[in-house]
Amino acid sequence: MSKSLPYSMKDVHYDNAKFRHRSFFKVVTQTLLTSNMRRECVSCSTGKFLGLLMIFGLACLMLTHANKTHSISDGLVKGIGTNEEHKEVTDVGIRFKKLFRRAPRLPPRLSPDEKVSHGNITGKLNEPDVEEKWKARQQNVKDAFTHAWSGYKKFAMGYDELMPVSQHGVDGLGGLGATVVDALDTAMIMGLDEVVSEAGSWIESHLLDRINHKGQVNLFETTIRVLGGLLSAFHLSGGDQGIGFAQKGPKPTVYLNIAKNLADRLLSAFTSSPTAIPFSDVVLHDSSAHSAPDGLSSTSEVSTLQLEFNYLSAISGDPKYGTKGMKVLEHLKTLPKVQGLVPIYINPHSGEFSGDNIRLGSRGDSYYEYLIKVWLQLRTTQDGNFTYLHDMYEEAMKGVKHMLVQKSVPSELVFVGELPIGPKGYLSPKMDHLVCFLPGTLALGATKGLTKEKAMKDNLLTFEDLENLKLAEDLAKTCFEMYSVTSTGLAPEIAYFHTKDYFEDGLDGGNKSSKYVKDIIIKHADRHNLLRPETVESLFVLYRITQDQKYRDWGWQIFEAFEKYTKVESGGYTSLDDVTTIPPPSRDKMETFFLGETLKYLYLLFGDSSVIPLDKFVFNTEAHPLPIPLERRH
Ligand code: DMJ
Repeated sequence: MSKSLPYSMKDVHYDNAKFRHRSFFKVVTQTLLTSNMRRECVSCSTGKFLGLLMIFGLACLMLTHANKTHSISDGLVKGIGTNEEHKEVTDVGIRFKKLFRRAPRLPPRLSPDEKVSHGNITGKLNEPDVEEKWKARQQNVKDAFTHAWSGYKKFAMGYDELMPVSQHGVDGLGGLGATVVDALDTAMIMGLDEVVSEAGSWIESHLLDRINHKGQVNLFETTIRVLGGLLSAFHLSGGDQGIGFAQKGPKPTVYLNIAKNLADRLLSAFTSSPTAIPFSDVVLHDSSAHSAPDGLSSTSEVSTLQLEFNYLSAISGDPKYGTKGMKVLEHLKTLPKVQGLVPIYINPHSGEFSGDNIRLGSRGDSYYEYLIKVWLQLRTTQDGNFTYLHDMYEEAMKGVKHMLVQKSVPSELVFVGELPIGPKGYLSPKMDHLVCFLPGTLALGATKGLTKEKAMKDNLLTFEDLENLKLAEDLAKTCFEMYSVTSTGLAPEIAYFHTKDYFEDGLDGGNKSSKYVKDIIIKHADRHNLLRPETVESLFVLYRITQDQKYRDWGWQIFEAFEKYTKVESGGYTSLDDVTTIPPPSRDKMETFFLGETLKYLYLLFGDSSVIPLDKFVFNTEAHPLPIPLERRH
């Protein structure tokens, strides 16, 4: 397979008019007005002076050359294509007036497409029947959560996960009752007091004992699901002057004390390692730690602990958690990368990356997610300079666009491929469902949680931000089509994309009426669905940011498919073995993230956008909201 065409600016049909026909002068002024340089420059008077000097110099240069030739900027100016371009304008006064005319702002102009779908939302959103429709749909999600919880409570209370078909519990995550903790804050947000009370009492009576006596757990899974769930419950139950979502259940300090005990044990993964990179596993009862059998840790796992550890430090007043977590990111900053992209394994013994495999799917995904989220969490704290995280994120997203993004054949779905043997090898057109976190992360990184409308009105978006937002929207569509292309309307775990270099016949998703049935290839081994959240997570973030109605509609379509094919009558929802067959064979497992993430994001997607606003909360990778900005609480 040959190297891919990059997802360059040429490939993108920007929906925002300002990116078309920009003159050289506009490019320069706009860059000055929107780049980091602008932020730094305007803060000092020397900067201001140099900026003005540069503009003045450029103006003079353009004037001197204008009458002679178009040579230098010909390439950039070409394409403007107006008659003006060929006019010989000699009036110096007019030229100066033009040059010093207010530089083009980033106008909140919407494409015809956006206007149409916006119209649906801004024009008619407040119409009572539309509001009622979404309220009713939100209630459907709440009912689904209650059904999932009732199955778990009946057959698996205290186990990590429910096997809904065989009606058993199973401890796949070390035996800390992971579903209870993962589900708790969703119940709080949904106002399900009875569930909050049941889950809260179980945590108060059993969790500390489990933590003290259980054996091996994975550092990452335990941090994002159990520690993250406890921290979120702490805040949502009123701790740290948090919002009192929960009227029932234990006091916030109960969650905090258990969280500290757990984190103290998890810290052994850091303290046992000879480098800043923690080991992958911890034995809880004796607080010992060790690396995985091959000696390696996943890159995403070691870089997806910091939101939780930082927040715990803030609310406990003990900096040790945050310090250990941030050492990992500080270390990762120093390692060589490929245009900001990193291999999916890292060796805790040497502190170096291992192998060449680069992808944004499993073992790579949340490295990129936490770069921007930890920056959002810490950017206003006085305790250090965290711009390096934003720089790493921006560079990585450029790398994604240059090296991993391609379009499928024949219908041009934008997807993110993989580099299994590194940057010099081929691009595999394989995309894990896990990669569908990326549209949400890109959108969040662009507007920092504000609506696109507000961010544009306040002139806060750089060219990069708008490009990332556009990519986010393209990828969200692809992720949605990964669902709609199958017979069940549910996405496979992994999809391949038909490209000019790759095609396999007879492996479509089964929905022959989908426009993309030839673009998306689903191999036999990849046809399962684990009730994963990434696509609905991105739809939620994109809906909040763009206010585009279509993201809600897509979310509803996905929810209906979950209802139709994964609901188990006696209680709970099941993973599936094959989404291309009807009826789909079940896999008999309800993953904890179905309650912790999938249903939470769907509920928030259909609800009032002022609940858990994205500029005041950051969701950890398991959908547990933590308040931002982070302030030292003690
Ligand atoms: C969750 O545990 C988290 O979202 C993690 O980052 C990736 N995998 C699952 C959900 O698919």
